[in-house]
Amino acid sequence: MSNNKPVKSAGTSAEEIISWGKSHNIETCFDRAEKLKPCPIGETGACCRVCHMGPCRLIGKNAEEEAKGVCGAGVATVAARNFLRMIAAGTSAHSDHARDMANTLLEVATGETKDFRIKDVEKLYKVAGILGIEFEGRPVNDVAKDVAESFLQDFGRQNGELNYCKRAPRKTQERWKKYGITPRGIDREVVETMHRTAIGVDHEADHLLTHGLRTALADGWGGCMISTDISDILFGTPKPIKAEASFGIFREDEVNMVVHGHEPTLAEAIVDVASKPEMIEYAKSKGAKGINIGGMCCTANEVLMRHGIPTAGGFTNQELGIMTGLIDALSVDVQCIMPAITEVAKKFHTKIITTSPKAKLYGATHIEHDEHHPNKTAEEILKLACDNFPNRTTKGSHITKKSPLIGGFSDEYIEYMQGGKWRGSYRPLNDAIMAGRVRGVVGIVGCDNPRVTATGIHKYLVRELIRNDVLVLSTGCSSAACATEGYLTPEMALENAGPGLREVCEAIGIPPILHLGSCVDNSRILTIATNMAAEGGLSDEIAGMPAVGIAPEWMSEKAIAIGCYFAASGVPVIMGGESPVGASREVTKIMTEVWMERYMGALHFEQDPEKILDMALDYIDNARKYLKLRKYEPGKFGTERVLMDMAARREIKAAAHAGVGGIDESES
Ligand code: SF4
Ligand code: MSK
Repeated sequence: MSNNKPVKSAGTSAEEIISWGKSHNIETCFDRAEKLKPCPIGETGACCRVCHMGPCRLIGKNAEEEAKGVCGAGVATVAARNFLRMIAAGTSAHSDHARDMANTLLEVATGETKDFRIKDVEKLYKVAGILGIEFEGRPVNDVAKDVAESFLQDFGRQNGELNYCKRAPRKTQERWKKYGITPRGIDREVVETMHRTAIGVDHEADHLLTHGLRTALADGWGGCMISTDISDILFGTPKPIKAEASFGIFREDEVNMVVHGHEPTLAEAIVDVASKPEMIEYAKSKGAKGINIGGMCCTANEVLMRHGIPTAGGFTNQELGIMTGLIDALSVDVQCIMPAITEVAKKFHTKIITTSPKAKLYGATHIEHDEHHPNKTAEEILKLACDNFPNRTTKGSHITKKSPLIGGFSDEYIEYMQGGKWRGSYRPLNDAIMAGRVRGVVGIVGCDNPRVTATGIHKYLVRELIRNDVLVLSTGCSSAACATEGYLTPEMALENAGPGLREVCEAIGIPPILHLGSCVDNSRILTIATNMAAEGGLSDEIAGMPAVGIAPEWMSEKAIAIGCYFAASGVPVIMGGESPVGASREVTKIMTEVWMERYMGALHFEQDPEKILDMALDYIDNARKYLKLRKYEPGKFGTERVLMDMAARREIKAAAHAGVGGIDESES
């Protein structure tokens, strides 16, 4: 597959809207990406602007050896410092989200917020157990209060280590200790990154990058994991659920209300309030038949995973969604919201509503999320959407295509589906990998990007990986890219997966690409890898597993933080696009060779999708060799324990009904 852009988006409906926009003179990120080429100096990390003697551009034939900034900093220092600041920004984004979630949990526990309640008590107890908080015989809200306060300590902790470091395999923790990257407090690591990268502080690339990994681990095992767990506690741990994706999710005869951004809190209230009879009546009074909630980006993933709310797609679909002319109101919270959406909205009737005290947009209406009364805020937003319905015109690129999907694969459900509530384990997956039915596991995550044929590299890679018997775990806009193309269905396995993976998917009844949720839910992949290590038969730590992470179209600094926490946890990671440290061979070598020696993880940047695929398969095959597993050969499998087929599951269920344990189909 070539990375030359034949079309702007690999989504057929997206491409249709882009053409419609062109003929109506509406500019999008695709046009701007064409007009505005990246600065080659900044793109490769060679521009330093951390002090006002600069900016210093370290360029020239022998820049790495000779170029110096006014202070004397060389290319390696500058590239590493720039990279660290990306990690800090990404970590801050996920972790500030986590802080808000912890505060919401505290407010629910203390009764300050009454619109939410603890939905998943079992998950609360599981988390309390990990945190060492007594839960048996105590009121649920008391336990929740202790859990929230314990998480809040992770932000300001000055010494020791994050609560969740202990969730990692013991050997993984030992590696972190050996190389001094065990994170202490989330805020502390971020502040130290900003300090070290200021003018005149830390200048050795390896020393800088080591702290970068500590900061990234505070993101993965802190911010992201805390966000995921509190969302599950408050709103329910996901289990498989049907939904739909692409622009055809918008309805001509209903109020279309879209939630966009990353946080689940207000979106949950909007979903809840939209189903209330009085709100539906209100919509009807405006001439609509009802209210249709849709999502974009990761707020979409949050409500899709728990309620089956349909998604219009990922990052590059946000302007295009408005161009359908069918969105009556689009509420945004934080992260990945293009400021351009208000410009596009001006050409239609769509109201853009900002809701976070942290994020405003020129040209938007601000209705601030009242954290103590989320339903009141939701009602105000929904009424505004309903009031706007009569203003809809026929203008827009009306698309009817939508694809079915199955989402909702939490790590808890993945464990359950491999044996049921009482026998849930990772044994069948580990066995399938050992026998060569499943060659390995790849997490494909991160953004879609208008600098390439948007969503195209995601689609190419998932197709090729499952054809090669690789189980794909997906999150964020990668999931959205797959969803809009109809890839997140069990049928995908029948039609496209290699023989071994197909057999496994059929036996368990799952798609070959498992949608794990939003960007913060990449923490679920860490948990899955940890569970695989604990199960035995493969590696006894995350490092050395036949597993790879790929973010082929990343654009956000958050993706850099994610890539680094996977690398530090022992997973080789391949990111697409030009390397942001490409100006420095020294920094590149540290991230690929030195990190591989220390952590058995690495961070590569590779633009060619075919090379990304080859690298991923090579890593998997080398890990198989390292673990002394049988050589992967398509269609040839070794002996393994028997997978749970439907007959076996029925047998266990019958036993459960007879009172001897087994699957309870009503629970997950
Ligand atoms: Fe230039 Fe050094 Fe200042 Fe960076 S810190 S802008 S390299 S003088
Ligand atoms: S939304 S960070 S564009 S994945 Fe999580 Fe998508 Fe990337 Fe934002």
